[in-house]
Amino acid sequence: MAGSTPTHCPYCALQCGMTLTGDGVVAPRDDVPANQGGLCQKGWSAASLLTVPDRLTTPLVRRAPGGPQEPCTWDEALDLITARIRALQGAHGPDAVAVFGGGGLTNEKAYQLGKFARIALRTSQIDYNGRFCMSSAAAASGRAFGMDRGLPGPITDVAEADVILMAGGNVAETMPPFMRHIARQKEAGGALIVIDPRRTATARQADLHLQPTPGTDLALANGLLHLAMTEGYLDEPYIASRTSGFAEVRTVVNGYWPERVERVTGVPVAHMREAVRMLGTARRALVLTARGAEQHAQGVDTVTAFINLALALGLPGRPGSGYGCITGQGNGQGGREHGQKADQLPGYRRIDDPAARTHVAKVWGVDPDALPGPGRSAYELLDALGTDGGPKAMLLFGSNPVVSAPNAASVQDRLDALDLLVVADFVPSETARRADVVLPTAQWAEESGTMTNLEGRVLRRRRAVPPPDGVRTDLEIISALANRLAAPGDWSTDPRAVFGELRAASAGGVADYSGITYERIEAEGGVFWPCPAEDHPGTPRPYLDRFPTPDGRARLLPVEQRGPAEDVDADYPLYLTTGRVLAQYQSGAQTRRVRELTAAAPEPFVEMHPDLAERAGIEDGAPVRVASRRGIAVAKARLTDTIRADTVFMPFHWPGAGRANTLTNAALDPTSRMPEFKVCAVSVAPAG
Ligand SMILES: Nc1nc2c(c(=O)[nH]1)N[C@H]1C(S)=C(S)[C@@H](COP(=O)(O)OP(=O)(O)OC[C@H]3O[C@@H](n4cnc5c(=O)[nH]c(N)nc54)[C@H](O)[C@@H]3O)O[C@H]1N2
Ligand SMILES: Nc1nc2c(c(=O)[nH]1)N[C@H]1C(S)=C(S)[C@@H](COP(=O)(O)OP(=O)(O)OC[C@H]3O[C@@H](n4cnc5c(=O)[nH]c(N)nc54)[C@H](O)[C@@H]3O)O[C@H]1N2
Ligand code: SF4
Ligand SMILES: [Mo]
Repeated sequence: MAGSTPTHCPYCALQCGMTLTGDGVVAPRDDVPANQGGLCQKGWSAASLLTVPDRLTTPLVRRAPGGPQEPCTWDEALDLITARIRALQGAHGPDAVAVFGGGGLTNEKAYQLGKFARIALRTSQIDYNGRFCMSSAAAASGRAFGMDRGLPGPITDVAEADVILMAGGNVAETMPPFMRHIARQKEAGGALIVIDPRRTATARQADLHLQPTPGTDLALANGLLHLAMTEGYLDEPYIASRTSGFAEVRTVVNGYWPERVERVTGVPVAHMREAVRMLGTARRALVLTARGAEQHAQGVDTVTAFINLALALGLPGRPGSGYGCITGQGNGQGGREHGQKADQLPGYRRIDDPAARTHVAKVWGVDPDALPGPGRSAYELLDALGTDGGPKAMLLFGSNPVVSAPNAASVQDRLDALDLLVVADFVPSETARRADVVLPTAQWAEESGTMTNLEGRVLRRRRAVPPPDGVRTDLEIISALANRLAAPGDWSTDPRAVFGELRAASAGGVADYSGITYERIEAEGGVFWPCPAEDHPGTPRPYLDRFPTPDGRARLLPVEQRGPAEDVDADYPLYLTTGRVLAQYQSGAQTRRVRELTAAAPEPFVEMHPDLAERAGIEDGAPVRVASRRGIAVAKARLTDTIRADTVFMPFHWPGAGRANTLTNAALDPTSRMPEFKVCAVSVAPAG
């Protein structure tokens, strides 16, 4: 057997531990708390990613508009990119060039990409796909707790909760080994409540399933708090000593009496009462949100409503209790801390904060005044490409927006309107195929770096195999471009050196990594941020004694249900919601290339209730035409009585005719700028 390397899965935020051998065999690790010897089907088949048949191994360039992508040398590709950037910025200013990153990038890459945008390109126009992921929970946590870090403690604490309320998360499919922690919690007598418009694999394991209309979670959470008030479950001493703002919340929540909330959400009053009884009598309860509750044009306020509920019940501040967001991408947590967000500098600092600018500029060796200000959020950035006053070029690392962005047909047009699209990827994704220059990169097991998982634990991803000839790492690409652009600062290609700089840049920030070293991660099985000094133990449970707000208290904020940005009407009488299936990951760029995964989940589908199908004349397995104000998608019907009859569901992993994002609404949350992936109005009819 070739040498085996302990590392972590290339996919989701659980970052399951695995070992990988040189001959491509994966085995789960039992020394990693997140998975304790478990893996899902994607993890088990992860080594296949290293040998996909259409792996990119040479740069490609489109020499004439509309012409083919042709192989070229690295020098030709990098020289061409540099010359075009110079010309476009010379003609239109620094913001003519944009950067789009991803939450799958290691901390080192995310950091270096943000720095590259600000001091090599001097552009404000950088954002990333995490905006489409946890940005609503991040914003809500930041304003309530003064900090945004996935779970409030180690994942093993989950087993200690008497009750778990999971709003809009289907972890049985999206993070299967997570269910081990819930199984342990149930063995200890705990209970699970799931809020989901579908009776999912996760909901089937719940003691109580609340099945609301998509887009009504805020009303539901306010309704639960109303009942907690009227039935005497508030933790008054906790509210008085550890929070502020409850009086205003009480006034608003008074208006969410149970019968009204039942009308808005479709959840029977008896179910709400049962949920509140379970939560109110628990000593430790965890209120968790995931994308189902968050990906809405009122996602921030919805998460706030759940946080209000957790605070009013006195939950945060004990192990196995409190509020948490289930983060998504492999480095969904770290990817949002180091500066690839439009409004951010490393250490989770704000780019419009003068002290933050001074600190980071010093680490980078530049004048603070030379740093650009905040740029456009992900969808706004994509929507501005190639327009008057919008960017003319974009460099993209780690995302496939042709499949994953909302209102995707329009986004595809915007990408095509660019003078220059550069995509770094290891497979020819749907977005890479539209690029003027494609740069072939190394992937997870071919390079090293750090990832921050859903617990806020910083982990090491280790190189297990050499990259194929001809490919470069993202750090090598960024460094080569920065040097060609004569950028100030250091552009190391060594992840450890970049991590050293990241530590310094994050020092004193909210997400302080300055005490974390590769050696400590190795020795301690990961380190939880904040960790401000090498002799600091790290912070597994940040909210035990106080909250990191100026006054140490958590803030409750009154929030009101506004309803979906696009409600149903006579032309579009149904709600569409979207999400995931176990065997496919995100835009599918990776998992659609793995044979066993494609065998398990070969194609898109439209999940609908048999009563609805009968009314619409649709048979199980027959093609359905789903129409919204943005476009039309066609996929096979999958009839099941586990979904509400007013709602249809599509997974978003596929391009082409069955692309769910042809239909979705790009209405944005005013604070997080999260698009409304989880609800829009559609009609259905038999296709053809
Ligand atoms: N297999 C697989 N696993 C993954 C991923 C993947 O693509 N595939 N992606 C990873 C990433 S990046 C992420 S972000 C996570 C996402 O993890 P999850 O949030 O668990 O995944 P989703 O399927 O997007 O949404 C969860 C549930 O929300 C429900 N939902 C839809 N609308 C609403 C609503 O209005 N209210 C409520 N309460 N629920 C609603 C859906 O029915 C769905 O079952 O998964 C990670 N893990
Ligand atoms: N309708 C609908 N749409 C959604 C969602 C939904 O629930 N419904 N969820 C949203 C969410 S939560 C997310 S996170 C997004 C994700 O959607 P995308 O941003 O499209 O995510 P991926 O499919 O993971 O794309 C990652 C791409 O980068 C490549 N890649 C992976 N790692 C690296 C790396 O280290 N370097 C480089 N250079 N490339 C790399 C992969 O091969 C792939 O092509 O989708 C969003 N879109
Ligand atoms: S749950 Fe996530 S991290 Fe674990 S094996 Fe599956 S995809 Fe990988
Ligand atoms: Mo995500």
